[in-house]
Amino acid sequence: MTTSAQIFPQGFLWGAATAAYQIEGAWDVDGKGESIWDRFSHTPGKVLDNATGDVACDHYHRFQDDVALMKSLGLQAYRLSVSWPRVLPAGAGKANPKGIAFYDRLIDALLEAGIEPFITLYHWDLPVALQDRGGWANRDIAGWFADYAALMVRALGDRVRYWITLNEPWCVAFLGHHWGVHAPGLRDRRLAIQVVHNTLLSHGMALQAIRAAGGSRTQAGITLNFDAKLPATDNPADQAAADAVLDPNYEWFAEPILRGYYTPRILEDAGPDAPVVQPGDMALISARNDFLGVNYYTGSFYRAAGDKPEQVEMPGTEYTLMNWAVVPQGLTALLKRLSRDSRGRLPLYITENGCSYADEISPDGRIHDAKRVAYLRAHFAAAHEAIQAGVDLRGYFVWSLMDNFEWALGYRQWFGVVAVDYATQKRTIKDSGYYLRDVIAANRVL
Ligand code: IFM
Repeated sequence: MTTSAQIFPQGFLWGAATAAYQIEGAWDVDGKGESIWDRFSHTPGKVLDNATGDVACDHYHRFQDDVALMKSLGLQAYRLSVSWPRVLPAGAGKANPKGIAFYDRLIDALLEAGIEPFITLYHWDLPVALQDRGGWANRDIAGWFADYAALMVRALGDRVRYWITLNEPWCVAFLGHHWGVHAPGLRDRRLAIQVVHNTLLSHGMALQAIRAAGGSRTQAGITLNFDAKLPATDNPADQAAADAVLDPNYEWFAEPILRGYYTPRILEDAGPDAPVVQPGDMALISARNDFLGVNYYTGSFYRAAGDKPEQVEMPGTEYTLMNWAVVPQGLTALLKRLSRDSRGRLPLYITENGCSYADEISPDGRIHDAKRVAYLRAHFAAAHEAIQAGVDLRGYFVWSLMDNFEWALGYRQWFGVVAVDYATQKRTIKDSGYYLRDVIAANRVL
């Protein structure tokens, strides 16, 4: 709910997020290696319209203009990801100086514009050379990933303070290896659950590598995606029903990171597909993070039906173009839960939140995306409510800075606060972009 004076704490960081494969383009330029998303999108039938990220927003060639755009919006922080095969074409071994030079220039441009960079090391574009060696299903990836992390921190750590190891490992494991709708397109539940464990292990090893290569100011964490499972009413039986719903995002990822174990019920659900865990793994996985990145888009509601939870539709619920229910109160609940489960000791950042709607350019040349503005306003207010309740929330990155390649859905989803005309690469700030600019300037919900 929007009330008067929803002011955020001083120093609260406002930003926007993107990911390399979704915006960079330049897929085979300057010595870049092939990624699993290059291979997947070049395989007919895998992506809607057979769209690819070959050009995307051509950010590789236009980053200076894009940084100027960020500055014009008053962004205080920008979350980007590094393309692993751009800097290490074979995934390991010899680095590509031109690839590193690109990120070097980008970071300098951001700093010059007064924008704090947050780097995600893995946002889904694994080098094909490593996929050929088993990719995330091979436990050795933890070492490859840690070496890559160290390389990047050595290259940029003098200027970049915030490092995020992986983005949404749930998607890596299940969308990529169980349902096959994301690269590498495998359909094997057992493999997917082993990937869960291997991504977590990789995170743990990378944390150590980042800290060893970085300075004392270095902050390292991971970004997880969540949805909220809420009770349909205040009735305690409905709350119990919501709590009884298996929550794979939370139980496969947040629980092991925060508490060092997989919940018995998620292991029971995995049955014979439960991951192989070696001695020492869980200690590595639950090592202290400097912060946790939270990606939140949607939630669902449950009521008690006999002794089983039943999902219910709440009357009047709004849905985005992704068919995701708009549930801002789920963000408040999630942030409070994470704060409680980490005993208030883990600073949180919302590293992604936003919505896709089909936009229209109006005759005045503007994009009046009132629904996106309403979505953001409601979620900003929900985040503010969590802070009021004592949650240590430090910043908020809107997904996304600009429209981009939405994975298997190609270019038919629009999450940006800036529109991109892919034919001309013209950027147009939407009303939501101006709204974000004004919120940042006021540091309060408007
Ligand atoms: O576009 C994605 C992003 O890459 C990861 N989080 C969810 C976004 C919207 O689907």
